[in-house]
Amino acid sequence: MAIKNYLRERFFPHMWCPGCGHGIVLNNLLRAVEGLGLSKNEIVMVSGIGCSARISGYVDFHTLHTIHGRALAFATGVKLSLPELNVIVPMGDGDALAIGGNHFIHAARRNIDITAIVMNNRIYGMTGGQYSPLSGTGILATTAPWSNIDRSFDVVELAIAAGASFVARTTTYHAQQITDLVRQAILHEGFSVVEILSQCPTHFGRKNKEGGAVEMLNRYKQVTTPIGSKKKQENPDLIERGIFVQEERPEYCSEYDRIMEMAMKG
Ligand SMILES: Cc1ncc(C[n+]2csc(CCOP(=O)(O)OP(=O)(O)O)c2C)c(N)n1
Ligand code: SF4
Repeated sequence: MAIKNYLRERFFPHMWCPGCGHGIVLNNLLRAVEGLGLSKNEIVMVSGIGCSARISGYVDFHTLHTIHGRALAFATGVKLSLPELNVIVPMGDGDALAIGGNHFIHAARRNIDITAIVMNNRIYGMTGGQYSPLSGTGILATTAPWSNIDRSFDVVELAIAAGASFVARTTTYHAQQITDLVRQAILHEGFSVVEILSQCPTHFGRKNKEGGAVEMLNRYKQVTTPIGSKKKQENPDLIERGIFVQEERPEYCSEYDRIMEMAMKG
């Protein structure tokens, strides 16, 4: 099946700005789904609010466009009631880790079989460029016109510490790696987190003088390196890409079934 068949073309043209990284994520996510040979009916996409969250409107799966920060709570309910379906949750850094931070750590802790995709552009794109918990110090935003003093944290380290059993990172420059990581995340039984650095040229790029989409994409090439590379040893500031954790651990829905069986036996 061509990836075009997974799209709701009636909702095009899409709402993203020219050069936004979120379209690259959509394209490569669909390639992952196509590679797995999944039918539309086997997938539920649940999203919150944000430019990133708008992905759910463009895919012809079962979709739920919910409220800001709460996508993982809705997704948990969907997965528990229909565990045979693949549940995918695309979120922005604000959606996943500011207002949604609590849901994120507890979904990871439970190891529920959901694929969480964090589209990290280090800013609130949809609402006009406010800083997010992932902006980092020194960043300019509409809410930090003289530079942000809040420190950021590492999504990968947070996900690992909270108990996610599949944790990976890539960028929109590394489009084929998005397909590969999302494919493996969907196949993984447990809570999977794929962080994708995704450019927002309109707000982050413009405010922080990072140039347009091409310059921002090139920057992802320059500031990242594969996990454990020689380059990382020489330059510890580089951001690593690849799979950090991939472990089999008891999954929440299976454990729930086991407890129910015990309870029924008395
Ligand atoms: C409960 C609630 N609080 C705040 C908002 C306003 N709001 C909408 S999207 C958004 C942040 C978007 O940033 P992010 O999640 O990082 O996604 P992006 O738009 O950058 O892709 C905010 C604060 C809202 N819709 N609902
Ligand atoms: S505001 Fe930023 S995140 Fe939103 S569509 Fe435009 S470029 Fe993308």
